[in-house]
Amino acid sequence: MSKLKITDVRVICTQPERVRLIVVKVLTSEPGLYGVGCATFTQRADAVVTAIEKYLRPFVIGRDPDDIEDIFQAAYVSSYWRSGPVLNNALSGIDQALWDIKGKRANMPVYQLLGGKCRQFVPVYTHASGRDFAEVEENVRKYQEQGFRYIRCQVAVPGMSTYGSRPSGAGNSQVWEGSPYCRIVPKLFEHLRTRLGEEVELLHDIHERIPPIQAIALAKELEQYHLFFLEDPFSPEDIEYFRILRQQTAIPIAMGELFVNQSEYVPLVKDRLIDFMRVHISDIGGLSMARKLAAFCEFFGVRTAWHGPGDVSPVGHAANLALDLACPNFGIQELAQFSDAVKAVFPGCPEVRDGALWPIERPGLGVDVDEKEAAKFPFQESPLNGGWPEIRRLDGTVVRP
Ligand code: GCO
Ligand code: MG
Repeated sequence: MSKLKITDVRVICTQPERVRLIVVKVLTSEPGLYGVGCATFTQRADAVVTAIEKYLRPFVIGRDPDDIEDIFQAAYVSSYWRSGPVLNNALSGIDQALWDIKGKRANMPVYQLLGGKCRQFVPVYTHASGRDFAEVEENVRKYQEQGFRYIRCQVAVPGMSTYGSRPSGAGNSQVWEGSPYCRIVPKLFEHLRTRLGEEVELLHDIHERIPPIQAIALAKELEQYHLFFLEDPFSPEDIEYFRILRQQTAIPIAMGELFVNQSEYVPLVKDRLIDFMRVHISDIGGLSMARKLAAFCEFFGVRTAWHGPGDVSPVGHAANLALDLACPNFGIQELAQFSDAVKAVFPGCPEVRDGALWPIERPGLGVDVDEKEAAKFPFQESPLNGGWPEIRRLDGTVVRP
């Protein structure tokens, strides 16, 4: 019998909802045996497609799909200049698909290949936002009724483009000032704790939009509201500030969705400067990199909280879930709610029940992509071709996301 080989790589682009999704399908010489992987980088989707079709596809055809680590290592350095979100996402598409294939060959879910379950289910957090405190509270209560115990809360700053909530009131939707936001957020959590009590776990994402020293002051003010975590207080360019923040407050810190390179995340873990590692798995190169990162974090008491917004495909969410089940240092999982259109494109899409994800007991990642359904939702035209919108201060200065 001839050896198993990779025979083709297909890139599937689809936009069943607001965001562009990219999924890779790796085909093999065994009829019917293929794997799927997430390569979603919604803001630069076409660049990822090119990286896969023009470079990785010819690079992997003819190789043995069982050699996941070897293929990863070889592909990673084949560009000489490496890393970065485009190349890492392209690589992740291949890498996750190879794990899917291995699981199918072993007739086991991927979490079994990673060591097996160390928990029965995976608690997730969902997003409650609102134009004002009352609306945020109402949304939190709605999610609590559905069984969620971890809820991220974001409130609009009147007249400004606030991350995580629709604009409230009049004003230029592209304008942002940090000071009004810093005044409003502690009041939001005061409101929520007074009305909802201490039991519910609350989270918040600063989204790197304020100067570092303002983020430190905000973190100190928020400590009294016992957040499960405070996310992205600094931009990746400002990570040295974690040393200063750490000496001043014990608020739990989550960081990492923008990281693409181990030289960014290793120092934060080894010096115990964060509590939750939040990388976007496809942005660091896929499951092979993420499982090593999770193990490294375990040795330093850092828990995982893999990035799980709408711009991770259900295939990527299944990869998150496999690690969530198998890693002892799991912290929490972020989860976007999947619409019916998304579920139709991705049969086997992870399901949320009682505020948690449950093991997918099918071989491999357990999620497929229906190419016919996917084709019904081609990428939509948009002025920035999916790019992140510009946010500016009143005087016109560009603000980080
Ligand atoms: C989060 C994130 C996302 C990002 C988005 C960028 O914590 O969920 O900050 O909402 O903004 O993934 O495309
Ligand atoms: Mg975030």
